[in-house]
Amino acid sequence: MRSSNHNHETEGHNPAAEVSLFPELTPPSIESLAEGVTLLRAFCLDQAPALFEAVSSIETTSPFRHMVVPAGHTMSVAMTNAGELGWTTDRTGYRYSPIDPANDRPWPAIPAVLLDLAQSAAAGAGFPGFTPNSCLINRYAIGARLSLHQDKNEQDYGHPIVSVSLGLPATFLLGTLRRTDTPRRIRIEHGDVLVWGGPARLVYHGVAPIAQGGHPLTGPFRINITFRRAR
Ligand code: MD6
Ligand code: FE
Repeated sequence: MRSSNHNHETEGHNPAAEVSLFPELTPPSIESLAEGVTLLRAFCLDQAPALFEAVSSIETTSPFRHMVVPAGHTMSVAMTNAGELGWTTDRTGYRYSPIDPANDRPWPAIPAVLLDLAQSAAAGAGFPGFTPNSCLINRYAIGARLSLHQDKNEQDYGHPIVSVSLGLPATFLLGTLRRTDTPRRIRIEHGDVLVWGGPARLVYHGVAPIAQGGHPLTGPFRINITFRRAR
């Protein structure tokens, strides 16, 4: 079980810590993982059903799809977007686009419950006045992963990124500015929010393959929602 005075960064050392028997009793807490990276544990636990509902409404218009990266392979993570600008990739490159290439229509608007959460989390981590115009939704089935990358398709690195996780837990890989440094392994659970900015904005990071499991809200998936000011 979780308690705020344990170190959660050492992933996998205590099997009993894997599942909280009383998730509703998990206290919110604030942890600084690195300069500019703040983990707000259980920050959105109460709103999780409404957030998941908002994701479901987005995917009725802009469904999850597996995009192709410039190198040619298909991502194991399924993605969709909301907001003025959505992140996409295909053989020709990565970009932000106002149009969903799957249906040639604008991405759905960011639902208020998502926007409010992004703003309050950013403020809680020291970035007041965050006005995201891009919301990327990642859906991980069991075994899906995201290889080490930097987020550098945005125009202004002065804006933070707010990252919300729902459903199955993940091991987040938190690297440094050098790709070759061994990343730290951080366990991220349902309801956790990461706020990422300042000197950490360009550090390498990724997600290890999602372990087998099931979640009462999301079933066999992990959902990660990142909010950005893309330009
Ligand atoms: C994920 N997140 O957690 C993937 N990027 O599924 C990211 O790639 C990410 O969480 C930039 C800032 C925060 C993130
Ligand atoms: Fe990223």
